[in-house]
Amino acid sequence: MNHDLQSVIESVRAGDARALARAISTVENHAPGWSDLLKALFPHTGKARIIGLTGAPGAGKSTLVDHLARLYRKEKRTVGIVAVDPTSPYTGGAILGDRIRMQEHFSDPGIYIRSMATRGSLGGLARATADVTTVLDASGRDVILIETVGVGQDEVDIVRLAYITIVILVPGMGDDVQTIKAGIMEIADIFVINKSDHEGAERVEREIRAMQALSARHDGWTPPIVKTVASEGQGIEQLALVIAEYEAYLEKENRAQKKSVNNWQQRLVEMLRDAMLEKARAQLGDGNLARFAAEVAEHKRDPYSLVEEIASRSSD
Ligand SMILES: Nc1nc2c(ncn2[C@@H]2O[C@H](COP(=O)(O)OP(=O)(O)OP(=O)(O)O)[C@@H](O)[C@H]2O)c(=O)[nH]1
Ligand SMILES: [Mg+2]
Repeated sequence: MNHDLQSVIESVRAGDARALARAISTVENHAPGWSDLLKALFPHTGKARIIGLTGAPGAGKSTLVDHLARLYRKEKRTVGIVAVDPTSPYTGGAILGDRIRMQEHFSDPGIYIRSMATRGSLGGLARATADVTTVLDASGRDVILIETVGVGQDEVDIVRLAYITIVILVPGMGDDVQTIKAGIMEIADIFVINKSDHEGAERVEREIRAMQALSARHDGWTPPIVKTVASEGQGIEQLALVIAEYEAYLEKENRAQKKSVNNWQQRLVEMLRDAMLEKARAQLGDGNLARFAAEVAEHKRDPYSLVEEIASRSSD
């Protein structure tokens, strides 16, 4: 390992906030050296508890994350927050209350907040989030909270990398459990019904229970349901408790290990796909894709042979 890289790794692991920010930017932007950095950091990862929180826009994710972060700080655990959402208060377009909360956090070196600015570029958001999380993990954060809006496949991919996934629902808003993407419901280890001060929290709870009665999880865990009023800090301790219970559950019978193997199986496929695609693109060169597309559109070429040809060329 060269001397510069060595010193970057040491600064990141020592918890230096500027080194951490720089390392994250390098990884996020695929700046020169990004993959060497990740290779060198990886051996130092695997200790952080990665908790993913997902839910509809405005469900109260940031407010919950904020309270959880405070609670963990009281327990003297260090926290990293990754907000994967352009509309998140953490991106700076914050309403006043959020901004004040953020400043409070910024004065505490035990909390590091990062929002993911880019969407869909450089191999996808899920991949970028995973890589940023790797850097945070290597920096020795005890807990990493990932906030993401639960709307699409990207989000499902993102929460998949979490050790614990929390799905946040709210009463009303027309989002009955049935209408929520099945994919999102299936990944929940814990359900939170936030805004329980609003009417209809019981109904959401009944709907989740009904759904759970229809399909049991393979691992036998029944995701608990926690009602919260995040804006008042209500239910946060209960949430932290069920998180700890699920952690304890995972520690038994090698479940954590199995979960990790499963996650890596998926992530390796994604990483391979990215790498292969990058290679094929390089092989193709600029402009050729448009030329090939035109040829296929005009039926001068069949796309099946073309793809086979490009794939075999780029595998050399
Ligand atoms: N009444 C009520 N309001 C809440 C509760 N939790 C959060 N809010 C408010 O709901 C609004 C949205 O909260 P956020 O925490 O920003 O929600 P979010 O899910 O992070 O939103 P996005 O990141 O934009 O998707 C804020 O005005 C909060 O103060 C709650 O339990 N009850
Ligand atoms: Mg938010």
